[in-house]
Amino acid sequence: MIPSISIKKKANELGFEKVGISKAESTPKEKANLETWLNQNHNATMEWIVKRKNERGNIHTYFPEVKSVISVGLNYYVGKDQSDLKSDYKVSNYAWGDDYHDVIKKRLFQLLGWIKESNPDVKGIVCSDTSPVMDKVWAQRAGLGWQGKHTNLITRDHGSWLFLGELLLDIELDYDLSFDDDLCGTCTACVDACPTQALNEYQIDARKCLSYLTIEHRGDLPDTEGNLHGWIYGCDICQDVCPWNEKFSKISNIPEFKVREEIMNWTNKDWQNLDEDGFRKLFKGSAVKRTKYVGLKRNIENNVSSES
Ligand code: B12
Ligand code: SF4
Ligand code: SF4
Repeated sequence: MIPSISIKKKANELGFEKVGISKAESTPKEKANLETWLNQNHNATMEWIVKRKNERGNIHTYFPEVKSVISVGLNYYVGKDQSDLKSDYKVSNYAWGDDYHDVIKKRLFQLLGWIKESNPDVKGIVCSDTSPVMDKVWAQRAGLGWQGKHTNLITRDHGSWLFLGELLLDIELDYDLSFDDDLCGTCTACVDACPTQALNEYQIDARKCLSYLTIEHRGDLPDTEGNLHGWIYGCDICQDVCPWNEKFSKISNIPEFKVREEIMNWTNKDWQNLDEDGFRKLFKGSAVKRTKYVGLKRNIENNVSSES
């Protein structure tokens, strides 16, 4: 058996600040929470969550042979915030550099390749965000941190500005203890700061969340949720106000997360004049392409109309 300690050392060398390993056991409580959340229509129009809910709720439905889940966290904090952007339009810090899916998966494939050097028969699957796997649930089980009242996973030593991913393996390993403390205590800063009341302690109604509305929602914005509060891609408010981020964020050393100059320096006019060709060039290899040009344009125009 390959020692877990060696896997963790390799993962750290690849740039993952956080790494933990859990046994691929069933997750009945989280499966039930997911069902409740979907029954309340809190997924808004994200039908892709419903379609693969059985896999999300039960990792063995997704990968029947899975025995171990290596969970990783990749820090993307660059030491700046929205006040450093020249324009009034706000772009979430998670999308300031290269698309994190590519950045994290490249490193997880390197980790899998390294494990295969000594275990050529091992079967592994690399996941981050897009796979039908609940990233935060597995990170908590592997001891990385807890799900705060804003629902994101928070770590004691880096806060929550971390992307999450997993390497699923069909071999047994040594396991970490799950993170069973809830260190939010009596704080409710995120719930209070959310401009659209999308948060109800530990639960989110995506229909109200600006991150959903600016990134995932297609077509016109619902009349009731038409005010984007300056955001044109994602929203950072609930994490910006979190004391764990104020105290423990550390600057990332991942080169791909370096901020694209235009995002910092563009003026309102530059954003308003963005055309499809410019969008394609600026956001090549960026997570922002998920909104497509029409989505970003819609968000900019929504904020222009609420400015006047
Ligand atoms: C769907 C989705 C969204 C949706 C819904 C968000 C959500 N919280 O589910 C939308 C579009 C709104 C969204 C927004 C964002 N997202 Co998102 N998203 C996802 C995705 C694909 C699935 C999450 C999921 O399973 N949701 C289903 C619901 C049921 O899960 P949940 O909210 O975690 O629910 C749990 C709690 O509600 C809890 N629960 C329910 N009732 C109760 C009651 C009590 C008392 C308690 C204690 C708990 C509890 O149980 C549920 C199951 O464990 C994951 C990637 C992945 N594959 O996991 C990324 C992911 C969660 N997103 C991520 C990010 C970065 C964001 C944004 C910060 C982006 C941005 N800046 O705009 C925002 C944050 C908004 C927020 N406050 O959550 C990261 C989070 C990293 C981290 N450190 O946690 C992830 C993990 C992607 C990644 N691989 O890094 N996202
Ligand atoms: S991302 Fe913004 S809108 Fe969504 S829950 Fe957090 S503060 Fe509210
Ligand atoms: S702001 Fe407060 S309540 Fe919200 S996640 Fe952070 S510590 Fe928890």
